[in-house]
Amino acid sequence: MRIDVITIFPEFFGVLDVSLLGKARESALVETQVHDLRESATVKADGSPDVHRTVDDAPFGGGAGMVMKADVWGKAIDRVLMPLGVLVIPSPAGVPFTQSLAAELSHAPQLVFACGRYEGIDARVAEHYADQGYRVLEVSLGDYVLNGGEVAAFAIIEAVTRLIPGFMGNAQSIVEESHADGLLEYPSYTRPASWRGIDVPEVLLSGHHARISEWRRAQQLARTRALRPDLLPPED
Ligand code: 6GU
Repeated sequence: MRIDVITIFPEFFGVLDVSLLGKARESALVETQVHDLRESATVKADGSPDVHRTVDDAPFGGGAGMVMKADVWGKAIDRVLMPLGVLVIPSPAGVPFTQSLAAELSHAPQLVFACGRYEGIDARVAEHYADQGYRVLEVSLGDYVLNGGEVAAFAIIEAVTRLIPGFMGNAQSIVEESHADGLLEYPSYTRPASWRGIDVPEVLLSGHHARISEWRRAQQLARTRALRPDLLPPED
């Protein structure tokens, strides 16, 4: 998979070099390239040089904050977006990012992340690339507001790349983890069997695999009912 990130904070993505994602890049499963949006802001819309490399302007219709310029974003995206690439625009006004969306995106040949400030990118950018036949996704991490799309883009990159076949050491741990089956994960324990007066549940020491599976399923349901009832199918 090829991943391109366009941002006014390219230094932020130094974090891509560490951890498992760094290993995936070394093994060439994932190739990431980070681009400074301001390199597409050296010429104004009228063709004259922009020494200030302006990326935003006041919103038409008035209101607080600034909006990122369509001409600057269009240039930056045109430089990197490939024919089968998916344009991902992190935004608190987007569709919720979920495990199933992550799984879908793990099959894309290219993801291009357009990281804007939270007031947003001129809406014609998403419209234009959708009109051109590209898959364009405005994606939100949840119902709260971040200053910009960078943290969200990194979260999405991590969730997507770990699903690429060959990325994780243990494929079974992906099958069993939280959200893979729509429920929260069961609690896990390791040695010692007793710690600060708290004992590991007896059944896990029994070696009885059927009873262990049953217990884990019951824990998943209890935990989901207590913490995330919205994930359960409606009761009738
Ligand atoms: Cl994707 N972007 C921003 N700016 N804020 C968010 C978000 C994204 N998801 C939740 N809050």
